[in-house]
Amino acid sequence: MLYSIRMRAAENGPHEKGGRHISGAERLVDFKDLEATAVAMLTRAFTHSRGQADFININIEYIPQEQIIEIPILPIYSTASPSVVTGRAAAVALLIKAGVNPKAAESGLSALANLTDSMRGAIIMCAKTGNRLDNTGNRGIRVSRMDIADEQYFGKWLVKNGLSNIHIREALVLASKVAAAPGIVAELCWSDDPEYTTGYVASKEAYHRLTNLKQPGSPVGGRIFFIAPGTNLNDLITYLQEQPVIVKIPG
Ligand code: WAQ
Ligand code: MG
Repeated sequence: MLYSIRMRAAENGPHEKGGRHISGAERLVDFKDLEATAVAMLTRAFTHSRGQADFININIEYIPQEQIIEIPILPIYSTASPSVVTGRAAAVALLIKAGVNPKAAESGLSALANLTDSMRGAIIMCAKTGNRLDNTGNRGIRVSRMDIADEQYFGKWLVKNGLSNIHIREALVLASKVAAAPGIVAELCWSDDPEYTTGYVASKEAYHRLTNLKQPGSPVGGRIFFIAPGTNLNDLITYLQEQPVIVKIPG
């Protein structure tokens, strides 16, 4: 009996009334874990380094088992860069390697780098032209209804790989769901948490972590999903927001 539980928190009122996005989270959990998950989400919203939330929305929905699909987790790679300039150059190179047109890769990078504050969701961009394709303004498209198959095993697996923080856990699940979508070419991401400067480029094949994608202290982060020309945008958005997905570690 799995339930989708989603949280979004904002400062100076709800997002839809102009509030500033502070934090969000999405999980698929057993009924018995709902209460603890909701409490953890509340704590996270109220103690976030981005600011003092005064609006929190927690949404809980039953998910019928037959709606859930399973997808594999992306393999993880890491590259350390000495500075933001080299980190971002490495990101552009990986985007191009994944099939994003060089001009579009640069457009995506500038779109994130030039945000004045974080969005709640992601920008969808054409991998060929670099044009933004979604029309959600500064809200963005929020990927939801996903989780890891076996949380305890996932935790141990991450520790074994020297990678155990909540940013990585959540980003790997999100990037794996996104990469499995038809039409996705690549994703570029860095966190909006001021202290967290590592980001990643994901493709269909890999989750590639990159250090120094932004300056420490910056509260501006975001995500760009690059998609192939001709991708059905409505189907993609429905998948990202609504398709329940469980991410499995092979083996
Ligand atoms: N769907 C779409 N976009 C999202 C979602 C979501 N569920 N969650 C966050 N975003 C967007 C939104 O614009 C945020 O401002 C931005 O991404 C950053 O979110 O391997 O922590 O949760 O060391 O701050 C990546 C590297 C960490 C992890 C990413 O993102 C690693 C991170 P955050
Ligand atoms: Mg954040």
